Amino acid sequence: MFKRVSIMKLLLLFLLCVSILKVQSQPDYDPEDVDTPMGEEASVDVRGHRPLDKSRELRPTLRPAPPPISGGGYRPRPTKPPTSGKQKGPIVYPDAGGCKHAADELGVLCPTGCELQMTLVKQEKSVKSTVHDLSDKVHILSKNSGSFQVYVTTIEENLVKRKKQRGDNQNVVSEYNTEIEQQYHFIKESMDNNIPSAIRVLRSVVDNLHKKIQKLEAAIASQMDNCRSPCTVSCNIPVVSGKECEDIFRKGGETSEMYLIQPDTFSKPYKVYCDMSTEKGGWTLIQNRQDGSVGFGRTWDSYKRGFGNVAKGREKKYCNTPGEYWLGNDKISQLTNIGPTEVLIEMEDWDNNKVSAQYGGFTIRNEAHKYQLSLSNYKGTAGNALMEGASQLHGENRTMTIHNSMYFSTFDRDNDGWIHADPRKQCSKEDGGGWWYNRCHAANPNGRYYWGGQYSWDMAKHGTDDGVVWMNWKGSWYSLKKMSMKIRPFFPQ
Ligand SMILES: [Ca+2]
Repeated sequence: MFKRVSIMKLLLLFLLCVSILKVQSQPDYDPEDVDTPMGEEASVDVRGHRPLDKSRELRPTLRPAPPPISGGGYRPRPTKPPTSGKQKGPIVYPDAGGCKHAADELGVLCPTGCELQMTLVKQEKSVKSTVHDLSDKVHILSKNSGSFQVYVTTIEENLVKRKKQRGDNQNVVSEYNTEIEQQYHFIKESMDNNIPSAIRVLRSVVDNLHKKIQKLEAAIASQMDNCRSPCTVSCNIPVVSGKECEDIFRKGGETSEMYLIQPDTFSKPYKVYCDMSTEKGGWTLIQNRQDGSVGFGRTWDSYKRGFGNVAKGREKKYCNTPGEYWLGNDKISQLTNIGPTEVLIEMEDWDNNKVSAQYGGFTIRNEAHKYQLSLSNYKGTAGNALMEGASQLHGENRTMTIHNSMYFSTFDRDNDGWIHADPRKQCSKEDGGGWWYNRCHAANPNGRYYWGGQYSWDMAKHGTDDGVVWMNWKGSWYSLKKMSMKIRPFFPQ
């Protein structure tokens, strides 16, 4: 038994010796490291100690190689004829139980058992620590690979989301594209069809306007020709004249037409229309409205001197039809100051209904007294607007519309009863004419001429009742067709 055990031990020893020699005699490491004594670096394998010089070297990276080339290549080697000459003799191996090789090329003596043990123990330590290190690294690697997997999953999810979003965006873009195409077609159609027709319409409008302008130009040219010779009244003025129309009537002038009057010897004679038929005649026309042919929104100076057309001829070259005019405040003042004077105010609506207001006393003071108005003794059918104010109003509102005793006002001379800090707030500016405005009127004979009668605030220039108004008969929003004022020296009948 003992012999068998010792033989077994020897066998085992030999096998160990062979394996260690194999480990030590691997020839493919760096030659520089060959000189390193075994003892000093004993705990580290020669191949494991290769510190990296970070200042001079790049950190190694893996470079995946393509798979080895396959196919083709060499043909099989031709069989060589056996070479003649020296032949090595057979190697003689030592005895099975010995530790020395018979041949020198087989190396050195085997280590002793103790050396083997020590080496084994040392190797085990280093292997253990290496295995430990490796297991740590494997652990870290597995952890890292886990987080890496999570990261990859996240990236994949994001990629899916992005893909979806990209799809959505493409849908939106294609929708917009469709819409833009539709718009483009619409605009193109409009450009091709609508605009040319609109241009044609506009061109015809322009042509019409051009024709109208040409007509107007022709009309203006003919008027200019007419006016080259001085504009004179072509009708004859009757020989008979007087201080005023009643004087002329009494001298025999009994037809209603234009006459020359001269109130006193210091003033020049002037033309006036005399009404010799109404209420026994003898009336001097001081104001007339009938067709809107003359504008009454005029200055103080214009009202002072008078404006408009006294009369026009119709037959026998006599000016027997009055025009629209204002005789002039200076003349009216002079005429009414010769002696007691009465005034007849006649009016007509657009249905040819007529009413009148007559005042037995009518005096206008001179310019120094702002042509102040005074009236008395009303009689008539129109309503006493000038002395009592508008019949539709009551109390203070009514008294504010009384005209008697008011000064004369024009848009450039404010003498009205409306005391206001704002200079634009003036009766004459708002109500269209020169008149004895209070705040502001019950009657507005010199207002704007409205065709047809009824008008409204949105037709008025300032939203006020600026028509030819006699409130007590037709209210504020009816502009009369005809309005006239005639004076005559008062005399008992
Ligand atoms: Ca005022």
